Amino acid sequence: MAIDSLGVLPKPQTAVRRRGWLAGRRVGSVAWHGVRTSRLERAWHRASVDMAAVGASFDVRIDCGAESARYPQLDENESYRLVVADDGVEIDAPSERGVLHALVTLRQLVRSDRRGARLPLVTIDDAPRFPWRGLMLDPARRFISIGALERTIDGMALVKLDVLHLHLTDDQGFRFAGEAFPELATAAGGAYYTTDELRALVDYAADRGIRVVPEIDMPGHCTSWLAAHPEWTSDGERGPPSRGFGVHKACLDPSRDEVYGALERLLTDVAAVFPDAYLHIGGDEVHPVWWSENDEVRRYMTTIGANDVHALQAHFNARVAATLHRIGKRMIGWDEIVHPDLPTGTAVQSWRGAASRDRALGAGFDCVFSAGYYLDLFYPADLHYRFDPEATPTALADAEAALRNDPRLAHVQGGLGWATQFNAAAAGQGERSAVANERGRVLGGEACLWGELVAEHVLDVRLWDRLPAVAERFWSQASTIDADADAVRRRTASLQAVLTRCTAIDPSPAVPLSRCGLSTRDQRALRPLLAALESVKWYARLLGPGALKARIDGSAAPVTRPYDTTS
Ligand code: TNX
Repeated sequence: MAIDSLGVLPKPQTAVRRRGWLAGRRVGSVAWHGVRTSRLERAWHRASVDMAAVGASFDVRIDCGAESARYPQLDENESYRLVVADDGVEIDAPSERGVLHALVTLRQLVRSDRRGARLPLVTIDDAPRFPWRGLMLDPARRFISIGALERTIDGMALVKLDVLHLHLTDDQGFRFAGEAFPELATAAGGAYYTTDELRALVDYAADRGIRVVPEIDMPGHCTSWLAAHPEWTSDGERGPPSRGFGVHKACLDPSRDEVYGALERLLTDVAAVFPDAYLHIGGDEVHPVWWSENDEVRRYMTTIGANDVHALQAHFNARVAATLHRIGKRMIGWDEIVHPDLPTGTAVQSWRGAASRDRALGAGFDCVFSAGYYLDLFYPADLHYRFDPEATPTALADAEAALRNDPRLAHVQGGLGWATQFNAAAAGQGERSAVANERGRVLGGEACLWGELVAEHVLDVRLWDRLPAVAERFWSQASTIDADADAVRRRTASLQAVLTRCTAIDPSPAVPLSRCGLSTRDQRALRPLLAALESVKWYARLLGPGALKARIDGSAAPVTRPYDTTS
C-alpha cells in the first residue's frame, strides 16, 4: 500500500504495509519500557481517550530511550519506529519527542466504521526533514485568547509542527505585560497576556513537544510602545497606538543609550518567560524617513560611521544582539536585518522570496523560510505546497510563476506581478546563488498568518484548511511530496475529521457564523450565499484600492487601509 493511502499527514519517511489489520480490543493495555515520564503518560492518556472515542483500544508497548529536555530544543532526535503487528502495537524511539510523534501517527492510523475499530498492519520509520517547523500567529493585530492558542498547539502537534512563533507586539498592540514595563501593555490598549499565562502556555506547548518563540518587533512597527514611552522615539508620530494597518513611520530612537537600556530590561523580562534559545526581534519594514530626517539621528550616524539607514539598523541590531547574547539568547529577525554588520549566529526568517533567503545563507546566516507560506494570502493549499524551503532559486521562481498563472488567482494578477518584482528588488539582485554553495543552513520553515483580518472566530477556518499541507512540506522528505496538486488537497481535507475528533478545533466554515453570535435561523439563511462566495486571494482585500494601486504602480503606499482594528 502506498504511503498516501495510510492517511497519515505529514507522510512518514517510510511505511511498509503488510496485508491485514489489527482489530481493536475492548480493553487495551500499555506496557512501558525504557524511560517513562509524566509527559509521556499524559500523551498516552490523550491518545487513548481519543481512540476510545471511536471505540478503539489496543495493546501498546512503548520503549523510550531517553528523557528529552524539559523545553524542546532545535535539533533533538525526533525519530520513531511504529510497528502495528498481529499481537499489538510497538513504539520505539530514542527520545520522548519521538514517542510523542509516534502516538500522533497512531491516532491518525485508526480506522473505525461498521467493521469496528482497527489499525492497518504496518511498520513506519519516521523522522523530520527539518528541525524548525513553525507557525507564526499575530495576536498583536487582533488578540488571540489563551484557549485558542492552546487548541492551535493541539492541532500543531497533530501535524508534527514544533515551533509556535508569537508576534507579540506591533503598531496596534503590545500583548506582553512584563515586570519591567507593564505599562507598555496597558497603555497600548486592548487585551494582553500576563507572564503567568504565557509561562503556562509555554509549559502546555512543551508538553506536546512544541517550542514557543516570542517576537518583540523593533525598531519599526512600534506605535503601540510610544503610548507609554514617547521618549523612546525621536520625533513625529507620537500619540495613541495606531488602529490602521501598513508601514508606519514611527521608530525607536537608535541614537540614545536610554533606549538600549530599556530594551535590555524588556528583553530580560521576555527571556525569563520564554525558555527557548531564540528570541525574535522583528526588524521588518522599518520606514526610512524618520531616521534620515532627524538631526540627532543623523549626527549619530556620522559618529558611528553609518552611511545609510540600513547601516544604522544593522548597528541597532548589533547592540540588541549583544544584549541577547548577555542574557543567553540567540537572535532571529525578518530578512531586512541581513547586512554585513549583522553579528554571526543570528538567524534570519526569510519572507521576501528566494533572493532574500540566498543572501542570508550566502552571508552565513541560518534561515527559516516563510516566503510561500503566508496563510493570510488565502491561496489554496496546493499552491503553498509547491514551495520548498530548500528549492533552487529557479524552482522557487517557477513556483511564483505558477501563482501568477493560476486561474484561481486571475483576479489579482496585477498585484501578484508586483509582489514578484518586489521580492527580486527588495532582496538585492545579483546575489542569487545555488543553495548547495551556501554557508548558512536552512533550519526549516514557518507558515505565517498575519492578523489584520483574522479575528479569533475565524482563526480555525483560516488555519486548518491549509496549514496541514505546509506542515507536510516541513516534515516529509522532498521525495515523498505529492506531485499531484489534488492529492494534497484531498489528504488535507480528510485530516479535518481527525482534527475535530482530537482537538477543540472546528475548521468548518459555518463556525464563524455561530461564534460571532448570529442566530441559528440567520446562520441557516446565510449558508447558501456563503457556499457561493470565495475569499479574495492575495492582499487585494487587505490593501484596498489606494494601497493596491500604489503597490502596482510602485508609488509609496498610504498607511491607511479600508479596514482597521475596529472593523
Ligand atoms: C508585512 S511579512 C508584514 C506584516 C503584515 C503583512 C501583511 C512581515 C515581516 N511584515 O507586518 O502583517 O505584511 O500586511
